[in-house]
Order: sequence, then C-alpha cells, then structure tokens
Amino acid sequence: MTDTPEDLLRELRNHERFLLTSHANPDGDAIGSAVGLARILRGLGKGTVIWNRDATPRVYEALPGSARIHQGEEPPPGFPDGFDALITLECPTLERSGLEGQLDGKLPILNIDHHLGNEQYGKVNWVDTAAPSLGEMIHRLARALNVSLDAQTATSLYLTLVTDTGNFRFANATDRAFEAAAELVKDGAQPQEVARWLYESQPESAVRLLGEALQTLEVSAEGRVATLLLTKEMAERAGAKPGDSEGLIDVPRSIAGVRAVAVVREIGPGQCKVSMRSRGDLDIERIARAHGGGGHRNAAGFALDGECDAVRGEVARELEEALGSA
Ligand SMILES: [Mn+2]
Repeated sequence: MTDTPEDLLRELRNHERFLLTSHANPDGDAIGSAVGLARILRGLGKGTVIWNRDATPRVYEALPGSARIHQGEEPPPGFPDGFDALITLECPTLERSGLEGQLDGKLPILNIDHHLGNEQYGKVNWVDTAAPSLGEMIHRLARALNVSLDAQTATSLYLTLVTDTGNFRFANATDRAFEAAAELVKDGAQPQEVARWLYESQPESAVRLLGEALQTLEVSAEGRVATLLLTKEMAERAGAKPGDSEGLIDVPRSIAGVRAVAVVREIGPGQCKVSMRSRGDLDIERIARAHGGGGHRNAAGFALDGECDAVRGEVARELEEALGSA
C-alpha cells in the first residue's frame, strides 16, 4: 500500500478552487470518486467543480451529488482562470480527460490513478495499482487529511468498490476492498441503496432489449466464444433508449467455459461497433488495435464497416484464432 504522498496533501491544502475530472465514458469508480472527493474538499472549505467530457451513465444518476457534474465537449465555465488546480481521477494519460491541449500549463495537475501504465504527467502523481478502486484511494486520502466522512460521501466511495470489483467478485476484491467497505458502512454508506441503483433499476426497455439480443446468441469454438448482435431494428422493437445495452455483454460472459465474448452493435447503415471481453491472459486489445480501436487486455472495442452479421462472423473468427494461439 503506498502512503498518501505528502506533496499531494500539501497541494490539496494550498489550493482553493479545484477542477475535478475523470475519463471518457465514466464508470462507477470515476463518478463515485469525483463526487466523494469533491465533498471531502468542500468539507475543507475548498471550492470544487466536477467536469467530465462524457455524460454520467444513467445507473449512477441516483447517486446524490451526481447531478452537480458538468458535462460537455467544452470545459466548464471559468476554465481555466477560475481554478487553481486540476485533479485528474483515473486518467492514465491527460488525453483520457479530454482537456489535453487546453491547459497550456495554466493549472498544476494532481494525477490520482490506480491503472497500470499511468504516464505520470502531473505535478504530483499518486498511482497505486494495487488499489481495488480509485475510491479506496480517496478514502485513504480523506483519512490523511483528517476529514470525517458523512453518509453521502461514504456511499459515493462505497459505490466505487462495488462497481470496480464487480460487486466484490473480481480478483481485486482484496482484504483492502472489504476493509474499506466495512469502514465506509460504519460511516453511513448504504449498500442496499447502491445495490438497488445498480441491480434493480433497469428500465423495461433494457430488459426487452436483452430479450431481443439473446435471440441472436451464437457460441463457437467448443463453447469458448460467444457473440451477440444488436441491430437498430431490435432496438426499435424494444423501445430502447441510449444506455439500455449497458451491461449486455456480461450475459454471454456468464456462460460456463466461455473465454471470449463480443457484442456487435449496429450504429448506422453498414456501420458496427464491436465490444469484446475476455478472460485470463487472452489478449483482445491486440484485435481491437488492429482495427483502429483500443482498450485493455480483457476489455476492448472498435468500429467496423459492414453488415452486422458479416462483422460478427469476422470477429468470432478472430477471437477463435486468438484462442488458438493463446
Ligand atoms: Mn477504477
């Protein structure tokens, strides 16, 4: 466990107006960490604004404080002169925040992350790759700053643990994750509330869309590759809204023996978006990169022109090949 660096604590104490931002397509860790840290800093009498380039996914809108997040292509009002420091939350590169090229060195950057390969682009860089979630680091930061957490802040940080550990199922569900969770619950975090937002708040259209998509399930390579299609027509039949396909990819992933999955989504005439997941050391980032996309070893995606069916066939073949050479 890396200690909260003194130079970070000093920067937080010495500045008054913080802009907080996180990465493209923010997840529960990005949202919960930002909302939690903003509340902690406000508790110290600091001014904070949270801005993300991309919108908050619907499931996290229930988190108190998430409505205060500014969102849009343009940085928030007052940028950069109205701030005296920028805090980037789990952005391995500054590009992930969308603020690259707009800073001109005007704001010192405090870079807090738990990802491998962080480029240490900040004035201060606190990167702990063993942290179960960024929110767990923010929890430690609060203690180092001697700030006691109220229930809302605790719930924000608890949310980060639940989402980043897959509800305490992944390899990062370490003793540290459970210890932090226990402390946050003591501080008033509401696990039942968080579970309701994440697992019991689906719109009917999302469940109908799942039903449509499951009709297209194909399994190949002796049960090791599973793929789904999602066409515009299916989305229309389900009455689907943006975000309804969120989490869909976890359904084929739940099949016993499956090593790699893909969801091929039609985004326009003859245009598809491919999302992939894999288990263990099966590297699918390589496949995504070859098609001009990206991601991580076990979660990657790209866009490809072609009819959905043909794209699905090609993706399935590439996943089978990757399995063969893994
Ligand atoms: Mn994270």
